[in-house]
Amino acid sequence: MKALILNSGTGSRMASLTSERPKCMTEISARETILSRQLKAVSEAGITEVVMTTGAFDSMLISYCNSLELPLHITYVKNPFYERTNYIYSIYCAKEYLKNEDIILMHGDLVFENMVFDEVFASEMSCMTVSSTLDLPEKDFKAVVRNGKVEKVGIEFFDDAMAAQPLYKLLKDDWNKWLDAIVAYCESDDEAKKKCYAENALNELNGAANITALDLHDLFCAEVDDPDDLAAVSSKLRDIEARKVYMCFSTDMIHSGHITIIRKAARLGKLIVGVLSDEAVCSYKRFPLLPFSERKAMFENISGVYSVVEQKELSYRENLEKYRPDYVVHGDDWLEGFQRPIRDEVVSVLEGYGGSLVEFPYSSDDIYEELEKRARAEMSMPFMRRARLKKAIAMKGTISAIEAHSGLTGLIAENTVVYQNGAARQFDAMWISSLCDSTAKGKPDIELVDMTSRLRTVDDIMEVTTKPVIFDGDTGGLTEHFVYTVRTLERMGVSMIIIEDKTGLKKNSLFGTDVQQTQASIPDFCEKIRAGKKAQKTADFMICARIESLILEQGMEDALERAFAFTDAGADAIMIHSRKKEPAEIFEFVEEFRKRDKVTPIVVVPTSFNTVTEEEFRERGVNVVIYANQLTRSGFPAMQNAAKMILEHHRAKECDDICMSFKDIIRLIPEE
Ligand code: SPV
Ligand code: MG
Repeated sequence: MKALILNSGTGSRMASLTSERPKCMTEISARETILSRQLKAVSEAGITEVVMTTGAFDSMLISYCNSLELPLHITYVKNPFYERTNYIYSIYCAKEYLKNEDIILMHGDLVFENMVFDEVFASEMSCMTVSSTLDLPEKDFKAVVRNGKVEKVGIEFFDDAMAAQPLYKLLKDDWNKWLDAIVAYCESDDEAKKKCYAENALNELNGAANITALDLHDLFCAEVDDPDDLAAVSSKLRDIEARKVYMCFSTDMIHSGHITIIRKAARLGKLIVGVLSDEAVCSYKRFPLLPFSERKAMFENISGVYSVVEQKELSYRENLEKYRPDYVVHGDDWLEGFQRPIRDEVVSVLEGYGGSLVEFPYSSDDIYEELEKRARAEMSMPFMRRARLKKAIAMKGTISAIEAHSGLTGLIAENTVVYQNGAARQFDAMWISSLCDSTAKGKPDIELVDMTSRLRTVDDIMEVTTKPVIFDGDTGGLTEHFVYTVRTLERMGVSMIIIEDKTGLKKNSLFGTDVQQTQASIPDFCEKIRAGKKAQKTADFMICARIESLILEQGMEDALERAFAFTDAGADAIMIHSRKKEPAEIFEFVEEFRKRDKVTPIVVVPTSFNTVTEEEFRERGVNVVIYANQLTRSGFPAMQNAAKMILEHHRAKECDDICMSFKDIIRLIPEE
């Protein structure tokens, strides 16, 4: 693809502006001339070859082009008869550089906004720019358009005509036809044929050059013929340059696809990049490798980005209302799927103030997929995973965890995402419940499943997931054993162990006082916490003290006394448990605890008080909500039902309806 720019004209109507330099060097803004703007557009599209016809002031023109230092190879062709011929003859002079090439042809006095050039460049067919919304000009070019094709171009056509600008994309075969007609004109004996428009030769082809009319509607594209045109063009460009463009990014890894779309967006105006908040990224895809501040700095340093702001949610509304961009740019991938409601909202907000949405074809990038895979592998490594629970609590304020007791339930905890009104929700962490781990092995929840076996479960889960792990440590066992458990879990990449203040034969808390359970003394339990804290090696690992006072009906005073004693002993978090259906005692505890301690994370397990939403827990100051047993409790009846159906029907057919298809189950686990 070559660009052909016609600069042989004398620009006589420009008065003194062209007495000492060619028209194309006329300044249209403080930073640009007509020519520098054109060459920049050509170069930014990736075109490197330019053929430029020249006439008067040709050496000045050449040194000016060199001074622009653009990565362009420009072939200058001087029309020796520029004073008595027209650009048809200039093209004729340059024909040897133009034959058999795809060409973008423009007159040297044409000024257009970037989107115009991009549309011409992207056209898959030969095209000429026209506008269906502009009035027909008296003296300028008009194109006769029938069935979308340009049949004639000239100033004399008014029927079936549209305002047209001399900016073309011409594919080789179509261009060769026009060029042959130009050559025939210029080699004829008729001198008038060297002085007419090149379009006169085109018109002889009666549409055979196959040029489509590219309707620019209101996009800006105009020739500068006289000082009035110049004033109008300069003022229009000022408006165009003041336009704001908005894009949002969640990524922490920039690749070529991002750079391409940023470049395209920046060509529309001042590009404001909305960087998605850490919290939004967390729920949308995965824990960000880089925190918001670093992702922001990364975008601030990409050329073409005018400013970077935070976008707090997946919804664009807040920022669109605040910055009122003229354009929002996005890949066309959000026409489908969970992002559709976000797009619909963007469209409606833009409609409200007259902004437009620009969608570029989305290209999924193999390199990005590979980087994403590597990021996930990295995130499952012990040092990366362990630290993420603390970070997630700090980032989101309140997080959720669901139980996992096997690789398969780990995958459910890892991959389940729900999209609601354009927002995404997923679990932040996994809870390795003693109840569910024991139940999966058909054993009671009495610390019978030994630590070696429990750690095996943790390892199975960690092998196939990346999310942080909270380990149910029961009573923590003997203090002498507990210190080993802490170190082992820490080494494996577990983020937090929760130990309950019980001693002797532990029974599940949900039995409450129906069974014999003994609470540990405050000093003994503090001693265990202290020993654990001393044993751990990193600052990331957390020991959470679980208080059983409400379960064992020892009263609120006792619960609070223990909570403060345990945090004084070094506990990194407090779990308060209850088996009441009503959340009142949990809320009371949280309220009282928060009066004295605003920072220590509070953990709850709302198995009984299950009507409380995460939003309400958040408002009350709870930081970790654990869904401790729901996968086990829902899986068991489903399996039992299937077993019964087979027995009842003496075959498996009836049971198939409640089963996942065989095709799905074998695809459930991706192979590396
Ligand atoms: C567990 O899930 O094992 C727990 C929470 O410890 S609870 O069952 O409520 O005691
Ligand atoms: Mg337990």
